[in-house]
Amino acid sequence: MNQAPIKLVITFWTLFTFPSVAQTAAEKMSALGYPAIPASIRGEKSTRNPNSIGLTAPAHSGDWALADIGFFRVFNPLFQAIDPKTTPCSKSTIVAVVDTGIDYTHADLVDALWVNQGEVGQWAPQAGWVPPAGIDALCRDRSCNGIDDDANGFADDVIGWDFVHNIAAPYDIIGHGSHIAGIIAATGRSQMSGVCSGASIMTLKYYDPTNPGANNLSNLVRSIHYAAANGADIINFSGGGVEPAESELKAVRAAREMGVLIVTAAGNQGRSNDLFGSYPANYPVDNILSVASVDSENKVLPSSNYGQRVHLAAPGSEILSTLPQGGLGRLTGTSQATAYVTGAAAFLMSQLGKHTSYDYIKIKSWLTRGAKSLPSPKVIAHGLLSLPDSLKLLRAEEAHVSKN
Ligand SMILES: [Ca+2]
Ligand SMILES: [Ca+2]
Repeated sequence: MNQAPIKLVITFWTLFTFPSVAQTAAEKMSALGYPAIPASIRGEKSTRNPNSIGLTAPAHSGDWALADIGFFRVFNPLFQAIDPKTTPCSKSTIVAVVDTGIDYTHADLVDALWVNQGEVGQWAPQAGWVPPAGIDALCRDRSCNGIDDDANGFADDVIGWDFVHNIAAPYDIIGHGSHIAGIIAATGRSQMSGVCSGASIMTLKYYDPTNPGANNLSNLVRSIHYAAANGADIINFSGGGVEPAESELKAVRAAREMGVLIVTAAGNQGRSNDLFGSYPANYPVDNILSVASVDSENKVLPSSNYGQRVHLAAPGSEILSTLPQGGLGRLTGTSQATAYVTGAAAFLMSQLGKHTSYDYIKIKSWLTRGAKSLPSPKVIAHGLLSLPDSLKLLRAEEAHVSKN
């Protein structure tokens, strides 16, 4: 697929002022060269059953990072749980990836996509219905009728939203968001599995460097509000800035009101977050969990921010994950480390038993209390992410609650 020329993107930016976004969405998508959202995810619920996701050993199951977080003390090398109490990650665990979009056609990601059930299923147009410009007149599914069927303010938002172009196809041409999504929940169908294969990824695109006219902060804020309003349990935001913003803090607080945990990058300036600004990582709000990156020897990377305000460290050096156009490759940074913590948070949420319900404070507490101390001289508040130790804390609480 060819990347859309910048000139074209800017041209289409002007379409934002048209009265109806739905009328131009399909045309915009086609002009941008984005692939269609695969028909298999629309209205065919039988293929989206969690049991259909096989945790088969992918070709790249031995990457250092999964071993480093203790993944292979919970799962064997064939990705089967060692303890029979451990269940595969649940489709009902919804993780919003607020990023550059996702390659939603990637074999290892297509089955990991959250599907907005209010925008799929059979749809029969009433007599006299005239399809808006750019809408398929033969469409017989809610996902392609140009109508906001679930009345959430977005027409045909089947898998999420592209806030940069205001369309329902949040495709990733950069690779950042696809890489993050793979670390969290790649399904292993083709090449790799994530920490929480089986969880649902809600795709929210707030950033596209080929569209320099976009307001990234505003699109980020809209993405956080969308995630909170549409059922996300956890938000992964592998980004940030050095200045705080009132609108962003308000969105973080709104997500908190909905019980949503926001896992976010400490930043890649190589400095202490106790002394310098990094937002949203540094907001003193309890649903923020900020993450530094370490290498395969568990040393904090020179580029990673650190300090007492950074909650956890996780692998973030030369990390293997999914890339657009069916690709796979290595990237480095606190962005990748953030995704490991998000994957672990989603995994813990999926393990909650009948005596414990989802509570972002508890998930955060198990992750931070279960962390291991770090050899690095750079301070991280709680240390290194450990999946088995955090799971142990969850099980202990589950056993305690069931006795009382
Ligand atoms: Ca909608
Ligand atoms: Ca619709």
